[in-house]
Amino acid sequence: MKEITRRQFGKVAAASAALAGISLPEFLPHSSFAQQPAGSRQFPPGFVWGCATAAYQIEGGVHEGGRGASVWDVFSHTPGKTYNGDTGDVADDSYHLYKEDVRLLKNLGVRAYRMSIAWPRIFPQGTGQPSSAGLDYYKRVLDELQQNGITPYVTLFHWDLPAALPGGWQSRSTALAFADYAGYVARQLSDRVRHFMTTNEFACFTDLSYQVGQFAPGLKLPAAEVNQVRHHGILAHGLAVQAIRANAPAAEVGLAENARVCVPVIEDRANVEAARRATREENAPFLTTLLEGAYPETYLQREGANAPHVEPGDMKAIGSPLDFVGLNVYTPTYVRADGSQRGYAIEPYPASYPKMASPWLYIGPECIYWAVRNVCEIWNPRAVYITENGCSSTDVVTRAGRIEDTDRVMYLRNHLANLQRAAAEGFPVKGYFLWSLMDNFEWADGYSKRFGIHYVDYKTLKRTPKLSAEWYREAIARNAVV
Ligand code: GCO
Repeated sequence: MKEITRRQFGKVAAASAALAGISLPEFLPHSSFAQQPAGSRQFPPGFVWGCATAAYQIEGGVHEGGRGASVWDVFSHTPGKTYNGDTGDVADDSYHLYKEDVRLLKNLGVRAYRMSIAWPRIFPQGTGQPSSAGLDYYKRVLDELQQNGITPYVTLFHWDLPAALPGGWQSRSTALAFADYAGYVARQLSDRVRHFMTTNEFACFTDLSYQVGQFAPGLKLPAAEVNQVRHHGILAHGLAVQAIRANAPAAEVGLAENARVCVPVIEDRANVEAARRATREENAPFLTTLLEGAYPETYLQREGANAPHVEPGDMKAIGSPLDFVGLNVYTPTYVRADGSQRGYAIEPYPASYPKMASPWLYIGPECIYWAVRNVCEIWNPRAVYITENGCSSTDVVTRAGRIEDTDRVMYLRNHLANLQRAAAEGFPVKGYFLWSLMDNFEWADGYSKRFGIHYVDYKTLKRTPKLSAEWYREAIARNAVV
């Protein structure tokens, strides 16, 4: 199971014919921040610094407040599905310790927190009768954030699909149920939340979950069915955008997507152009489709009879305009111009390529710059946030009780330097959410991989700031790369 890397399955499109007749806009600087002095390490004024988490990964309390089961409860309790049989039953127990977690945020000086709402806490059966206890829990968390001057950025779906929904994402009705849930939450929380993200990382809850079987519900379906699952995922996103707008007209709406980040091997015109083409092509069934409101022709041709069945109105919903695009950025895909009809080739990683503690986490800090630049040059979104960036490290607690994660500091510093480049060049990058506030349940890897800047002792649930937390606090205080 562990040989299967996330990066490979984030690979959303395979080899294909060249894009016919696509003209890519030339880059234009977006703001006067581009005028700042050369060599500055500052971020633009008002840049949003935050941390990110997700409900199933931190909350625990799986039976509290009438919460229904999610597919991740079922999956993690199935022998052999997660490392060591780990589950999210307790996780960081943020369900009970959320005030302490808000204190951690406050101590860092972050002004924003990306958190997710567990659908089965709000609708235990996925649809039907909402649970007021579930909603009240999130109201308490949001009030605590507000009292501490921290703005919530709320993800509505971070993979904890209610287990009671028949057929899961194989069923079109799940997309409709998601829109109902999104509209309900937006209406109930519009006084407390101004920024919503619909879904987190399509490839993980479609391909990895229904094709590879590595994530819940752990199925291995044929291509046509996987494409239909993907379609239901992006349809759910689009319908949810409409539902949020109808119920919370003042809210800003976006999503959090782990688009494949195509980095030119050499920064010259031909390779830069190749990376841009590759970005559009490699993200065909997800980001490309929802930002263009249509499946790319190359994708439809490639999939042929396996292409998704689309109903009237679907593409209009899927292409609903967004206020921002959130990008979860971890690892690069190196691309070069190869003179082929498609216009690019993907470079393999040599065996010596450096990685962090997760086997898929190849280190390439410039990928954060290219993530922003490619997306802005191709689709010109109003705003971009880095909704996740961070890394796993083999943290150890010293005898003095310190966690000196210099490798994480190295990873973060280099990514921020590249993000600062994107901001300085005028791309509309508005904020950065570090993954993660604290160590947590890392899906199929259970508790074996630590991504936090706070160390969690899973026996006592004690949180301890790592060196990286001290470093992040300094970066935030100076609004700069440090
Ligand atoms: C994802 C999720 C997070 C992960 C993080 C590290 O990208 O998989 O959004 O839940 O924990 O990315 O793998």
